[in-house]
Amino acid sequence: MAYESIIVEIEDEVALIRLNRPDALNALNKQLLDELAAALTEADQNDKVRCIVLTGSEKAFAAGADIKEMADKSFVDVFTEDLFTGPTEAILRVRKPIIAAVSGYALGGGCELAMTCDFIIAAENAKFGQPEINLGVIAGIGGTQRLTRFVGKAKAMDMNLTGRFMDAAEAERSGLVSRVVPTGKVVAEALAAAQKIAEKSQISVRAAKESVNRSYETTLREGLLFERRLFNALFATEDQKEGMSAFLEKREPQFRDK
Ligand code: CO8
Repeated sequence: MAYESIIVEIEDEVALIRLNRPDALNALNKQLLDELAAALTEADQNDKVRCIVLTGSEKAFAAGADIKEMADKSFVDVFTEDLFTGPTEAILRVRKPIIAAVSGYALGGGCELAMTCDFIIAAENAKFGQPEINLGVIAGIGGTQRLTRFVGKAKAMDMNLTGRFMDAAEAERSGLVSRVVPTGKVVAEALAAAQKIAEKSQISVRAAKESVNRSYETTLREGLLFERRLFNALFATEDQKEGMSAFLEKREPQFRDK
């Protein structure tokens, strides 16, 4: 499928999806979100892809939902269209890992989109925020929910009520991002991380992703049981035998996703 608002490249088993509306700081409009959902679904179904990296430009990962597109909508419009729900659900259905490589602004829906990915690697110039309060609304796709689980109530409340931005250092300190790298190196760092993931058994990669995500959906007791059962189940795979034999034989494992 040909895309206009995103660019997709596949190299070394990693799909790199770049948001590409430079004139609007990658503001998320319907076209971009529909294309993103389609590209992610395509990458998930493509056997040659083992990990996905989502990025924007050096100035902006995404400066939020497209305010020009939203401004004149009524309650009935946004309620009926269920704006953003379809694409968000499509992203959450992707079973391969998605790394967000964030440079510059990740605001509003941009911050929420990054949080929908499996983890975030930030450039030193990254700025995260939920400034919807300045527009007379609030976050609508996780900015009051996921952010609170990632950084805790105090910082989530501060960001959602004042609209202030969090820089990369604070985001790392607070647990929103996994690492911070020099601006300009963030995509390379994310691709290197994706490459490492691509080398693992895709069965255990999926199990790990499902299990970590489960911790956000359930109690500790249920989550631990879910994790233990997946751990047990992985002993039915050839890759478990290969991984452990390779360790004992002091060689690199050759995983076959079986
Ligand atoms: N929407 C549309 N256009 C945008 C957006 C946006 N979110 N952000 C920037 N742009 C456009 C600007 O209008 C401008 O275009 P033009 O040149 O045609 O006027 C161009 O991008 C460059 O922007 P600036 O000139 O403003 O660049 P600056 O470097 O001066 O400022 C900022 C950068 C600080 C990022 C500034 O652009 C800004 O504050 N942007 C808006 C940030 C924001 O409020 N984001 C939240 C949007 S609301 C949202 O995301 C809700 C999501 C949940 C929806 C759920 C529905 C169910």
